[in-house]
Amino acid sequence: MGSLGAIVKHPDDLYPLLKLKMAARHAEKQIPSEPHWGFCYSMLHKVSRSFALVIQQLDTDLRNAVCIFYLVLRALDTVEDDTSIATEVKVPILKAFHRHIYDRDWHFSCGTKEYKVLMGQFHLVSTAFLELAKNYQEAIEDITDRMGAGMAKFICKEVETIDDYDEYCHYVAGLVGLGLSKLFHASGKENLAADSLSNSMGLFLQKTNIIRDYLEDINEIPKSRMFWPRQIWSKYVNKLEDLKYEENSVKAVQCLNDMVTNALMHAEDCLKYMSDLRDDSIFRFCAIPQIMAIGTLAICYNNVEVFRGVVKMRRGLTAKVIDRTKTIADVYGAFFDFASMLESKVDKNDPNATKTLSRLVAIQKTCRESGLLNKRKSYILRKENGYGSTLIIILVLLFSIMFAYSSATRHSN
Ligand code: D9A
Repeated sequence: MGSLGAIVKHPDDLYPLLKLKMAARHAEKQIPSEPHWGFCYSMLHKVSRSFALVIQQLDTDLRNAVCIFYLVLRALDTVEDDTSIATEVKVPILKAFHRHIYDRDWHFSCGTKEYKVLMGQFHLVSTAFLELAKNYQEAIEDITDRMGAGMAKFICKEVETIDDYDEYCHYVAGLVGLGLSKLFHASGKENLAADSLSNSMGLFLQKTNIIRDYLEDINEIPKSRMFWPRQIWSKYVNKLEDLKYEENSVKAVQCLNDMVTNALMHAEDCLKYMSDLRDDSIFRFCAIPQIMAIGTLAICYNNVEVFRGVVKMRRGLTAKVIDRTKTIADVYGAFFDFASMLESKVDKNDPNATKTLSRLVAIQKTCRESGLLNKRKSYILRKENGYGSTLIIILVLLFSIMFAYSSATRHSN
């Protein structure tokens, strides 16, 4: 849908969208002038627009450490992902990557598009890394070491069991949670979180991505990437790719719902992790991706479109999440809303209906027991105010006319 169409349909997205646009502009103006830091932040903007915005919340020191951590992980990912590198070459690079980050002369060309630039200019990331405080460097090194070893282990191993799935997700995402918890602790702003809770923060995000990206991963050229565990999909089809064929729609959706139910298992750990955070900026940085994840699960659940194309939260809803996530009450509210939306989508005939419903009830119970519900605006369940919408549509039209007029006059000068 075109952006104007989306706004007419969801007029109250407009204000958060405009606010997000302004924030993005502001963030891009803030890119540091030293060449290595300038490179790192503009790279961050290129590889992940929304992450680059969310990271702006953090104080300079911690923000720099998180920025470098993110780019180091992306570089490691680029090596793992590049199917044109032979296994004998790839495995040693993954295993030694934690040493390469200290070496300004180390260099390895791979990846495509912006990732190729990241790899080509990796010495600039190393230079910035070497300027971080020692405790930040050590946290990043430790996680890079463990993640590289874990990725190497999975190069020749498929995700068969649910335990394999949890182990793989631990390496590529759970460790990110552990690493960030270490960085937060090193900044002096937070207590050190329990590893199992930090791990769940990563697993919840990663499993959501794996569910949402089914089609993109299976259609990957030259070779499909398969992250859905055989132990789950084999209950429904003979081959993972069979899920995308129309004749298997019923089985495919049941399998999808099984995967979503598995991911929901981590939601309560995530709520616990977030409720323990004390610093407002760290809190927002952690909470925004988590709300997006449960929102994404809610729109993917029971939705055959996951096997046909991209299912994503609309930009306006993302903007709303970024705008409205301020306190833990907002997080409980959002989790409660999305759990209710999921509950309303559960079909009694789904083979996992009972299990799914019991997970959802547990999430809702945790949110209710916080005693913080009903103190916020809802994202989805609120009836839109007719007058507000009409007023906003009129404003959009007015702004469009003014914008068109001002750019026309600017060009004629
Ligand atoms: C994160 Cl340093 C990620 N991953 C994310 C983004 O959030 C987590 C990668 C590197 C870092 C951080 C994240 C944020 C805050 C707290 C966290 C945390 O833990 C305490 O990680 C667990 O997805 C990637 C992994 C899931 C593999 C960890 C959020 C992000 N979102 C994408 C949106 C999308 O659709 O993928 O990157 C984006 O902004 O482009």
